[in-house]
Amino acid sequence: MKITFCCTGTEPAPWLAGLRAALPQAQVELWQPGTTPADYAVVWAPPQQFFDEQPKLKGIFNIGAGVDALLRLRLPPQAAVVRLEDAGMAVQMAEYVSQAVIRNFRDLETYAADARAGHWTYYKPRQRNEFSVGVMGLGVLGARVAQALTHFEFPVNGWSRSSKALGGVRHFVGAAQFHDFLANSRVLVNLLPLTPETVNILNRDTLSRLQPGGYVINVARGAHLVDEDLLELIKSCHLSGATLDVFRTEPLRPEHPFWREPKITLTPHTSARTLRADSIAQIADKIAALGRGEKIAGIVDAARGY
Ligand code: NDP
Ligand code: OXD
Repeated sequence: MKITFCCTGTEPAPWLAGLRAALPQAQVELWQPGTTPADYAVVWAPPQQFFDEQPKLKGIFNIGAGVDALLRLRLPPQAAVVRLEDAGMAVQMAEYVSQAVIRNFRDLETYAADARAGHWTYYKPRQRNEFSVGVMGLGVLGARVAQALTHFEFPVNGWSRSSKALGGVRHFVGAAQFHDFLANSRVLVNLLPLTPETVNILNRDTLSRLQPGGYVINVARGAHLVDEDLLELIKSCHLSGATLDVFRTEPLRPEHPFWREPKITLTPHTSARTLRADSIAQIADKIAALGRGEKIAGIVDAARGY
């Protein structure tokens, strides 16, 4: 069995060593243009040329959860596209989103600014029961985030395409319940995949439906958010601010107004990092299972886009 590795922006040596150790019977190689076709590929943001030269792939393993960029390429039609499922990202996402919610709830940004200015000032505590958090997308990451937030006793709403039963989470399903979900939420956390249905979903109309003082936490993809609409709603004080980890263009350009908006907290696409050891173990287990003729989880439905 031959596995080819093509991950842009990733140091290949430790991945190749890890995959060889986990799958000793496989021939694991770094892709070079012109190399012989492989059975499986481990990829992140590969060029189109990579797939044009790999017509025999049975499986394409993406070293991330989101496959939006991959699905924009022409892929060998018989190859299953497999994404990472958790692989250590869910707990990171839960801690990142929880800190962003708590930072807003407890006015910690304001206290930090006061401390820098040498001011000892108290602010009135907010009412937890008036601080409902809505999580868009209740998949592997969204469900973990929603459950983490229930432990802090925030009212938590969740929205997804199909119905779910998550303890302590009020669930809203599909387009028909989307506006109700928004109207019942003050903080909005986005953990949707980027698909034709979800692109630009965080816009003037949807964000205006949040409760006054609303706050946006986007940790999914930059193209979910209409940047100008967010800025306008912050300027008009309908929204109290945002925490953004993902952007339409990454790295975020120096001239982008997000850098200069004090009510926006930015991080460089780091809310849930791919962890090499966990990811290699998951991918190797799945390749071994496919070799035994077993079914695996995490296969992307290309028609649905996730
Ligand atoms: P999943 O596929 O497990 O979950 C996706 C969820 O979104 C599901 O609950 C699904 O509903 C719901 N959904 C999809 N389309 C719609 C729609 N049109 N309307 C309502 N709900 C919808 O994905 P993950 O949780 O693993 O990852 C989510 C995203 O997080 C990734 O696609 C990626 O973009 C982003 N991400 C960002 C990272 C970062 O560092 N910033 C790191 C990792 C991921 P249903 O359950 O009914 O199918
Ligand atoms: C992912 C990401 O999709 O890191 O895994 O954004």
